[in-house]
Amino acid sequence: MTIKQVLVTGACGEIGQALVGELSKRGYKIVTADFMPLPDSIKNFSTEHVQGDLLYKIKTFYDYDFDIIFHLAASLSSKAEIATEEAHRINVEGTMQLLMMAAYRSEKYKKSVKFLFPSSIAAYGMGTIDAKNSAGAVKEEDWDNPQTMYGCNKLYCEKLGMYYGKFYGQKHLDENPPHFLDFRSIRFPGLISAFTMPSGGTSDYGPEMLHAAAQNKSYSCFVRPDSKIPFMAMPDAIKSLLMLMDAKKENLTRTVYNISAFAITAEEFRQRAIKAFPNADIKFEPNLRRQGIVDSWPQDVDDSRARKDWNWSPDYDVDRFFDDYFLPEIRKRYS
Ligand code: AKB
Repeated sequence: MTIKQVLVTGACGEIGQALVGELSKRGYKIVTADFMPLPDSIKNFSTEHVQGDLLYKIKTFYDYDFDIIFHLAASLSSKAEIATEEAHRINVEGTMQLLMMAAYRSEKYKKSVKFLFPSSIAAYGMGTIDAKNSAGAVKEEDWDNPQTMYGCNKLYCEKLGMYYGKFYGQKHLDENPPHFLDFRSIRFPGLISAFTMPSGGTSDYGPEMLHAAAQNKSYSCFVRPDSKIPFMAMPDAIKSLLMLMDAKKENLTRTVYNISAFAITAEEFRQRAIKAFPNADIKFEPNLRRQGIVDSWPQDVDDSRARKDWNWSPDYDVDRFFDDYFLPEIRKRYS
């Protein structure tokens, strides 16, 4: 059996670090890319690390025989709202270049490269707080009017992926249609890891609050107590990427899927933190700009398509997240 070759961009980010660890267990040959050097925790799992600006490194990748690409590199929502043009360059141009490379190789070597793309709940834009409060769990095709640069970038790249995967050059109309790349995407909720800290995102208040409480540090939460969005444990996020990667193409009825695990408010995070760490000192000091971003995201998402098409279900609901994953791991980490 030939060993599969995988590219992971954004390998130093939170998803990247957790994913590279899991991929290595499958014996894949892993090429990593990031503008940072690889952290020690995953150094041994990468056969080669390409360090630098992805847009300048793309040419290098045309020579590799990748079976699967996980394109995780991105500028997240809060950062992207401050450096908008730079975010567009990273999020859109970087993705487009990588899609073009994967499309070229799929066609030339008649082997569909699998392209896994993490999209986000930021692809939604709820319009008003009343709409957010009354919408319930939203479906993939609803409320697709993002109100952030990051959300616009993600939604557009979902469409680009669909285009390169199905219609590129309208060659699907030919008598001998080419091999297209195999694009698959998940709209992730806020993710929480016990091992790494997020940066640049807006769902960061959840993990920041919990990590601060576990270290006896005071924390000012940048959104209102009633702010509610969906969250997920990092192991479930990794599980979902691997499940979608493994899913049979004929079972997939769409290219972009919601997934969900639990949806709680910032106040519920505070209550859970205080229960676990009674000295936790958490106050609320909403930042208007970041509050606006969270207010534009749905309270919850409907993941019935993922459940039906590729059997998705999370291992961690809110109780299991705290009791079986986050608290035991975080206590070991900071004890
Ligand atoms: C962010 O907050 O920007 C990300 C996301 C929800 O995509 N964590």
